[in-house]
Amino acid sequence: MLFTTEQLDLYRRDGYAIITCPWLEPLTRDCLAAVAKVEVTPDQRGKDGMGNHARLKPQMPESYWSQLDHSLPFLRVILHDEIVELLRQVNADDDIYMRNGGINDMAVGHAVAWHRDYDWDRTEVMHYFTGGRIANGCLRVVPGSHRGTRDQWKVVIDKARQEQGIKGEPRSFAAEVDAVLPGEVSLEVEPNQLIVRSTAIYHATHTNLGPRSRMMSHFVYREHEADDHRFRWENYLTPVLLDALTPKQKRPLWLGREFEIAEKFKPERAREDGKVSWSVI
Ligand SMILES: O=C(O)CCC(=O)C(=O)O
Repeated sequence: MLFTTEQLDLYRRDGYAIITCPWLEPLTRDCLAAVAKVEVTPDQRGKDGMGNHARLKPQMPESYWSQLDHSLPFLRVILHDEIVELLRQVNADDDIYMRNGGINDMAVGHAVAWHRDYDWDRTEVMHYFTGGRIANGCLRVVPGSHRGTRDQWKVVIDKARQEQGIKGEPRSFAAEVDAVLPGEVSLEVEPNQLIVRSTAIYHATHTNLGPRSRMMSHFVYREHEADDHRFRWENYLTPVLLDALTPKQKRPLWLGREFEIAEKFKPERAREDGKVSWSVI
């Protein structure tokens, strides 16, 4: 699955694209079946320190990671041949590294406020596998906002907040609603569609009005020269899971290869290595 030149131009212009993937349907069913196997009630879950676990239990208190993020059903999407091919094209790099995935399990009543992930333009893929509609908290973006400085966009966002009576900066993954921005669009998607977007685009979500938490698996790859590597996957994926992957799927995991973990991820590694892992569900 490659972008045509026209699609690539549109992606670069708008900062996002939505792609429909027929091969996602059975894989999405497996993701949903995995959720049904492990989901818990809030009292069984404990504290949701990172704000991204409504039904999924963090593997450690205050950890970003649940049992599912890089479990087999999700890795089968993240490492799908078609995805890897597309991301090699977008990164213009044949040797990309799968930095991480992650599931945002957004509670009923919660929303995400306007933000940009990074100032640099890399690619993130988002799979709203429980469906993304305005009513359950789908993504909102401002097309083209991956360009321009943070200061420029701060002026636009502050003005809209002020005009709409929103005081300060709403918190993300909380029951706080952010302003409507000029030119914003809502990206409603089916579970067999993916949003491919720039990490620099301004994005937020609508409020999840329920009836259940809204789940989205998102993932990023990095070009091989980036100083932004997070996991040595052989330390986090069980042998049984690794056995279930094809050689092609394993290639972006850089198993057994020597490379530096980025400085910013070293505290996470020290805290979680040996305590967090993913397997077949
Ligand atoms: O959970 C969502 O829909 C939004 C996630 C988000 O804001 C992000 O990936 O930076």
